[in-house]
Amino acid sequence: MIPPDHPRYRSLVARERIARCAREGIVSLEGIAAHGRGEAFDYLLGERTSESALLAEKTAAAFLITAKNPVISVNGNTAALAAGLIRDLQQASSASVEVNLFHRTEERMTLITGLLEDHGVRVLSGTFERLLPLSHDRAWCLRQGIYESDVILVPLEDGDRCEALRSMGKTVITIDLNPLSRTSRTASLTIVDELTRALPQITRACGEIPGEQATKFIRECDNTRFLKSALRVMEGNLAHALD
Ligand code: PTJ
Repeated sequence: MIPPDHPRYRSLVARERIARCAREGIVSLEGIAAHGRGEAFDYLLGERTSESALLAEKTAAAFLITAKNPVISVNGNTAALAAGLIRDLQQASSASVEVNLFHRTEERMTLITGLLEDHGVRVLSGTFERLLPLSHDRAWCLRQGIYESDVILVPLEDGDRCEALRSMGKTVITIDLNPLSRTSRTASLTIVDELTRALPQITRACGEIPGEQATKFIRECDNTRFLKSALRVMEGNLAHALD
């Protein structure tokens, strides 16, 4: 039991959830390493949503609410940390939710779908086909879901699939604490923020942004600028770390 007054309560609760979900087979063992990398970058960010991340979150909402077929792609870490937040975003954006895994097994697909459904997420089902131009198992997806999406939110993504989705002409939005990752640099829009801080902001913005403002956010979206801003926040925090 982690005491709520522990100075690192939030982080410890997230770790505990990742560890429990790894024992249950929802999170892959590699997912534990990915979580640790995220934690390290979040330290550098100051574990806060920066102004530029907030703008990226509003821009993500603008893309989602104006899309024809928006899809949220969920992996093991995202389901473990944010199943309820995915439900909220699905309700606010009307996006479809599809499970897509790097370390894909039928057992994990079933466990993750079950976890999401227990939290009220409507998970797309159907016949999975190898439709993405990738040699690994992330190529498996649903024709009416990821394959036909125009805007796709892929939190905690790997660079290969991000590149493949871009090559198919899709708008790819990622949430990644590492502004230097291949995913961050390849995506149409990268939100450099922690998953459980970012999702509620996107959900809120979905309900608040009027149509004409959405177009402005989309027109002004500049991924490199978002990444540079995140790096500047980290540089600033490092420069003053021991003041
Ligand atoms: O469940 P699976 O089989 O689909 O596997 C999922 C993982 C996450 C293991 C897989 O997609 C993977 O290996 O991802 P990467 O390439 O390690 O990339 C994950 C990125 O997410 C890294 O750049 C981390 O810094 C970042 N990250 C980790 N935790 C968080 C995060 N970003 C935002 N919020 C987090 N909580």
